[in-house]
Amino acid sequence: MTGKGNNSSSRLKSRFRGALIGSAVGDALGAPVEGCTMEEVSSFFGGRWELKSAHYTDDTEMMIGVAESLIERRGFDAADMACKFLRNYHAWRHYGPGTRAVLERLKAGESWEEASTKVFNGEGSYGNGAAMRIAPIGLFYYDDPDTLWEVAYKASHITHSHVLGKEGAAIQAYSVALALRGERGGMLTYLGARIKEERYRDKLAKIEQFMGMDADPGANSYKKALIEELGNGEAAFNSVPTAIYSFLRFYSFSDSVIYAVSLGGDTDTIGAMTGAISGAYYGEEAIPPEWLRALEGGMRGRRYIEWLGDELYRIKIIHDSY
Ligand code: R7I
Ligand code: MG
Ligand code: MG
Repeated sequence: MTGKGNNSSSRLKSRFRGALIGSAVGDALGAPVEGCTMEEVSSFFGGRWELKSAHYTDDTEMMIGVAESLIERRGFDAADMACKFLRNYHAWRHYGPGTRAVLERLKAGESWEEASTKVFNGEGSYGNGAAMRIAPIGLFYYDDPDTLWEVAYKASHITHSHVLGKEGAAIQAYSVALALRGERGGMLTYLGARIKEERYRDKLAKIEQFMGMDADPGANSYKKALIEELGNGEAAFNSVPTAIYSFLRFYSFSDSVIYAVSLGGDTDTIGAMTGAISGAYYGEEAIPPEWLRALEGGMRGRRYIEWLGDELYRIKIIHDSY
């Protein structure tokens, strides 16, 4: 373990929680401005980066399903995870059209192997809907990158059968795992050793270029160039690399997540993915308490998400050590 991390069990537990709750908080921060331009985001928040809405969206609702399934099945079970997605679905959380169509097919009785392959003219989705929910898999398989990569692909397939949707989710899951292990400086090298798809190899090179630039990342011209090169959209390859960059470029949970949201575009999702990586790295204590307090409560709110993090930790770390 390197970087800011240490091995103590309470730190690790906090990082499990941090990844899940960090993702939910990033989602909720970005939700009211999803689809807005950088300028619109800036005028909406007016320099006060608060959770204007308590509610999380589909990103977190699906992440909850991934965590629930891993916990209940003590590992990956595609059919069960598909059931959890269906059971948890609420249209008002604003799902992507491809995922909605797949869930309809599942509800109508189509198998989880088939349903996702029918959308987008049979090409399957490369949207970021698989990556946005993948954090629990990054936690559960953090010490086994081969299995992590394989399971991330399989878990993506339930809704996203396009290879670029799956690879994006695997990259996001591995980033969460590396962050949990305290790997910051080596993150891009580790990712580079696994990424197969050219589209993502190009993006990785661009992240490195931006990291090496001696310029103010907050300047509008810089942000515009970043959006142009890395992207801020709903395709996995236009959002996962932006989340990784947002984590790496800054040195606190809030700076990274605020930056991700400030870029506009798919703000809830890039916020959620940045929040998952940053939360896994810094732990729950690093999340601004006012953001935690503002996040929705209730049966499936903040406390429940924290409990899911605790359960994943208990099964993975405590149970494994017996
Ligand atoms: O990936 P998905 O679940 O969407 C997630 C997004 C996040 O921003 C959430 O916050 C929520 O708002 O939705 O849903 P999909 O519809 O599968 O993918 C998202 C978008 O990516 C699609 O609506 C398309 O615009 C685009 N897309 C594709 N376009 C053409 N061909 C994804 N796959 C394809 C494709 O194969
Ligand atoms: Mg959303
Ligand atoms: Mg979104």
